[in-house]
Amino acid sequence: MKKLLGIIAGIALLQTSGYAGVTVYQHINYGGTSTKYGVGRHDYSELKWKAPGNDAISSVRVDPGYRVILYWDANFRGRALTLTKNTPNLVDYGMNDQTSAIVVEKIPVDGNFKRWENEGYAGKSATWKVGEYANATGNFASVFIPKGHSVTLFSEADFTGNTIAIYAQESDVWIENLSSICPSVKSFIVEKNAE
Ligand SMILES: [Ca+2]
Repeated sequence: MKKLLGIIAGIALLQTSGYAGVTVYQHINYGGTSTKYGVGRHDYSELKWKAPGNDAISSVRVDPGYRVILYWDANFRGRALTLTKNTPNLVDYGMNDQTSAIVVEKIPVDGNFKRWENEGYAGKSATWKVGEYANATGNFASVFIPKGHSVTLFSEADFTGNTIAIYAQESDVWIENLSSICPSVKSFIVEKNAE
């Protein structure tokens, strides 16, 4: 028997203004001075004169669809920490007030439904076009649903078991940790929504 677990609609954050990327903050919980960095490599020589400065970053906001790598040392060396979601306290990661270089990347997608085997859009990935897929293999730990599409996920093969429908109506939807709301996906349907 099918049991609808829930419907998720429009959970992706809309960009409020300007270009998208990553914002770094002086204090935990996005406090103090800050700078927004776009896609690219930003070394010590750039960080040191932009707020909050070298060895001074304590929290990071990551726009959906982006990831940032924080480096302990200048020249993109030393310990590296990759973040794919808003991170209010770098103390939790042993990386508070240490960052000396930053790389901002767009997570690659091509307009199709995509899943990654690990949370945070990491590990092996695969994409599917519109269609019905009765037997899925691999983990669906994080997913991307392009704007204008919906995806229905089933916990069992042949479109049975617990069901969750995700609609990407107004914007792309990124779910960094799907496994927390849908621990098993064995079949799924990808649809394009009517305009
Ligand atoms: Ca440092």
